[in-house]
Amino acid sequence: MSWQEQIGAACDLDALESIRVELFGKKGYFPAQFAKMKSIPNEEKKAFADGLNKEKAELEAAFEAKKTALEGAALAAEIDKERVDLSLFSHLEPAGAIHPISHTMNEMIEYFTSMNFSLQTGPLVEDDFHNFEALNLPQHHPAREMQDTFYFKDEKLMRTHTSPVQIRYMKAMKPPFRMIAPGAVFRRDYDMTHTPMFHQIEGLVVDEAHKVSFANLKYILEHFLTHFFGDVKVRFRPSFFPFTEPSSEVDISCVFCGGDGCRVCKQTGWIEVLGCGMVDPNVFKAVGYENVSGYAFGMGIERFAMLKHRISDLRAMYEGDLDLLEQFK
Ligand code: 2NL
Repeated sequence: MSWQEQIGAACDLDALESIRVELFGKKGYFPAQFAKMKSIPNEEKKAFADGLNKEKAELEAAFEAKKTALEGAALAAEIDKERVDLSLFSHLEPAGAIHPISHTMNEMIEYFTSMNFSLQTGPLVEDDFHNFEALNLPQHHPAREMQDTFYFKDEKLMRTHTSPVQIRYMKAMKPPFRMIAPGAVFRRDYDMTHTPMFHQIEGLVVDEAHKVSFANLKYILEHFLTHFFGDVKVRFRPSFFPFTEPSSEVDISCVFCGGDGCRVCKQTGWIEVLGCGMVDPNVFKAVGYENVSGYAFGMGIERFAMLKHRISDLRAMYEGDLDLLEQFK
């Protein structure tokens, strides 16, 4: 086989490389041919060299052409090997779902932002002023006791409600405004119905004294509760909170028995869902507000999630129970 034929017949880059070594390598064909120059009579040297150079140029061109062709073929083979077979069945990862607490919180946020409340957040680690003092919780109030609050060594504490967000907001802003503060809160409690971390959403509306009334508060909460739970009755009972005066707790007709009386509502036909009231003047004093009036409310998100989705055990929420979570897809 001629050199041209050998190059043409090379079936891959390795074979071609062997031919290159045989032709152009130090001990190859061309160095050997050029070495013959020494023993060739002078008058024949030029013709010999010309012939050899021509042959070399032709073989180099043939070699480069073949190399390009083989590289192209190798690349095509590589691409072909990596091709994905779209007709094959694949193992599908199950899709995740929004946690019922997040889902419920989102739904509550959606309602209040649609009513022109702005969404506010704040630090989880708070100080005594923003979590207690400014909220008219006096020095020796039971809520401040060590057994209820997670305290750090340096006077800092984990917020026990989202109210400090409102205190910070009032100090930074001027009325009129309407805002909500959703988020995690922390209390030293752990039993059937309490977890050390849970979620709250609080709302606060402040305006000139004559512009905010208990009737406004009653309207928005009744509207929210029937929007959220559907066809339920709503009742306001007088109550007490240090940060509101007057204060009220709000019940809805039991979502389990429709108000007839059952184990969940302890035969009363009613379920308590939130607390509210007109902001206590001492709270306004603490943030430097004068001649204003406001209403505030607070509710537990876990409770709303459980009532809405008929989840009977609070702890199911925090156990990563897939049977529970699967239902929220
Ligand atoms: C409940 C009751 C409530 C508030 C929270 C509040 C905040 C400020 C001023 C006045 Cl800055 N009040 N928040 C008021 C009444 C009730 O929460 O049962 N929460 C789960």
